[in-house]
Amino acid sequence: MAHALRLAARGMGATWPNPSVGCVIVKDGAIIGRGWTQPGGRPHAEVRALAQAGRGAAGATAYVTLEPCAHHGHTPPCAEALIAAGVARVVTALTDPDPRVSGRGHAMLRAAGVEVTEGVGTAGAARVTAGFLKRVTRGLPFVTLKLATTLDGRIATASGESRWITGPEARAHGHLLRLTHDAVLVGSGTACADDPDLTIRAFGTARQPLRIVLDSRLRHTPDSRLGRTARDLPVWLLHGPDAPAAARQAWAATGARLLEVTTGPEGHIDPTAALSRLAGEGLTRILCEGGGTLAAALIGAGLVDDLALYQAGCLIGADGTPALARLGLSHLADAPHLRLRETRRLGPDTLSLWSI
Ligand code: AOF
Ligand code: ZN
Repeated sequence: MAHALRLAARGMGATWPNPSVGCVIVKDGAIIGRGWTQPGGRPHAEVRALAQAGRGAAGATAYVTLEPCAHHGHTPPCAEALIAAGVARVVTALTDPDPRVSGRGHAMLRAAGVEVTEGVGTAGAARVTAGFLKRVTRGLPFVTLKLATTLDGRIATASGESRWITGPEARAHGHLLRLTHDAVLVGSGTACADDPDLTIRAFGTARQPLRIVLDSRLRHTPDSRLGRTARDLPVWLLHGPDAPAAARQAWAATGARLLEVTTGPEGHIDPTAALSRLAGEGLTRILCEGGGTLAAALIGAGLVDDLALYQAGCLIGADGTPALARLGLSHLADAPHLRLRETRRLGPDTLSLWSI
């Protein structure tokens, strides 16, 4: 199962709206088939592993990170494929919460005489599958907030200089983080100030995350890097009802996709409405790369799951821009308290990974 989980991790960021699942088929102590969910969500992991195992699958054990599916989609259910191949035993980590499956996959296997063991490696699978689980059970995507700050939590000097606070190793790692998410999200302030292109320019990857800007009044202009590249790599703009018609038209002409969402009393996009809209579109894992206003809004609304904090050994002081805008807290007890999962040195900088 540990190996199946590593296979599943390979598909993270590439399989939405589907989960990335891993499958290992073992017979007589040897691995005879391995598979993981392919880009776009199909073929499913079991189909790939079974194809590799061939006739050897008869009498074998399949380890799958998620309950095999039981529904007829574009292809017949994986539970049926495992049965047809003569697999003797199936070990799974999680029950699939998708209402088309939810227990039916396990039941189908048992009804056909396959021995089923559930609940193996559940904690690891819950992390790899977190985006899909959250989308299906809560209608929201899993959100990782990425912050690259000085030691005193600043992201720019008083004059707005921000390139670069962290070194090349940390920035390369940040690109790796993009690769494991379906989409990269920024607020309009960051889009306007940095003119980012939000692509992955490392690791020779062909796959790129979707690029999303939360921009209530469509302040970011289509002559930006995002606008100029929207034909080749998807850009989605989430805007409010008050976004000017001219800006909508100009953006639509670039090939970007416009999604109107509700705004709050001050005209800001309601972060919960925005993220549930994105989950509704099938997104499971979103990486928020700032700025401080969006980060604070997401934290304040309880929408952030993970924090990836890159810190450089540099001090800017209180006249610099803080990584997080106001949270409006008076009491420590109300402050979000995060749990440290991992720390790492990246060249001169550190990375710490936290769960909220
Ligand atoms: C599996 N193995 O590798 C994955 C599964 O739209 P479809 O037909 O591809 O079905 C998507 C659903 O299948 C998805 O919502 C989830 O329940 C399950 N995903 N199941 O047996 C896989 N990716
Ligand atoms: Zn399947």
